[in-house]
Amino acid sequence: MDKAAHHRKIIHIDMDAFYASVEQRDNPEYRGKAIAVGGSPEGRGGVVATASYEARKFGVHSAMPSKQARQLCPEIIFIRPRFSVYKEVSQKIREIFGRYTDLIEPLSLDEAYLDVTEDKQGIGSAIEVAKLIKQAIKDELSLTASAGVSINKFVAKIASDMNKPDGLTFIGPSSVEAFMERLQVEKFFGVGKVTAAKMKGMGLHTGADLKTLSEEEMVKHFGKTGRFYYQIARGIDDREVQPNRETKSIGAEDTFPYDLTEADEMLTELDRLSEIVARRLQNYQLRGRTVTLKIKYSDFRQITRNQSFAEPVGDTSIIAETAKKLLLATEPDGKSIRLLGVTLSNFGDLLKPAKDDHSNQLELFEE
Ligand code: DCP
Ligand code: MG
Repeated sequence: MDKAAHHRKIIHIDMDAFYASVEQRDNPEYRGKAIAVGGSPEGRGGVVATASYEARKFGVHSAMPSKQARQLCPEIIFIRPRFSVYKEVSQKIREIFGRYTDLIEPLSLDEAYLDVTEDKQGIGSAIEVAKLIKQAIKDELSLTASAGVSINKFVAKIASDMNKPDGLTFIGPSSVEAFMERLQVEKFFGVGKVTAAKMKGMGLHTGADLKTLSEEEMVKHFGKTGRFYYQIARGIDDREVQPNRETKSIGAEDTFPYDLTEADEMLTELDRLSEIVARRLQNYQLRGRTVTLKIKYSDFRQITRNQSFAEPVGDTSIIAETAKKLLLATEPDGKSIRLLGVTLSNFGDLLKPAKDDHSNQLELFEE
């Protein structure tokens, strides 16, 4: 038996400039042009959902205010998103994945983990399966995807991002450990800005640096996720690819670099977090009935408050208003707050992508 047989074979697939590529495919006049999906046509308000690679050359990227995108790239064309089309494409790529494995864990409309340790067609090579999937996406949908192939989810996900667009990156069993040692901590999936800054402050810049800390020390400094980082730094990630897991909640939270004490500041943060949550809901094509506000005070006391609606909600304004009302009911002025979080849950069953394992929590709550 060869050595590789002891390892899982995991593929992470992520579509290239997803919404923008679909728009360029369906509207030939946009091909080769700098386009942004989302944001307002005049570049007045809103943020960019994604930009074509032509626009990215000017520095335009997801979540950038459209005004700034217009400044960086005056000829940029703003396009209204067509979510129903993206959802349709998403279903088609899942159908292609399904030819090779039933162990498919979608992370959003445009990305998924696949376990092809035993692929349905007996191909045996995960690299070959990834090539066939990329080719099918090209032939049948006229779109490109990038794939990462490795022995676990964590490394596969990082790998898929390394040679975009139209990339295929393989990190084999014997290279995983060295790969993780060289990896900068900010590239660690799940490490947000605040955590990365904290790590750097401690002189921890790479996976190799993280390995100098014991598991106990990691937990002491980084809480529960410290244990996860401890393992990941060693290239160990035993999480299974979980098909058909339901998304139970989508949220965003932020630990502030300094404690907030003024209600005005807190309300501004809630506007920002609500916008992130609304955008994520849109990416998953979900709406929820319950808005939950999480508050962590500087003394680490934590409370949550929630409000439920008869009908599912998903717009920034409703989420923000609800979160702010919940905050004001706690009489926050003068209190010292180090973290705020906004979460939507209690979804209708519009779509049931995978979710809620450790990786997704990390992703969904990225600062
Ligand atoms: N998206 C969004 N808002 C964000 C990030 C993404 O609305 N802040 C949407 C638009 C993207 C889609 O989700 O097309 C997929 O997100 P990705 O992060 O995979 O970005 P892209 O597929 O656009 O580009 P890449 O080629 O870097 O994967
Ligand atoms: Mg993508």
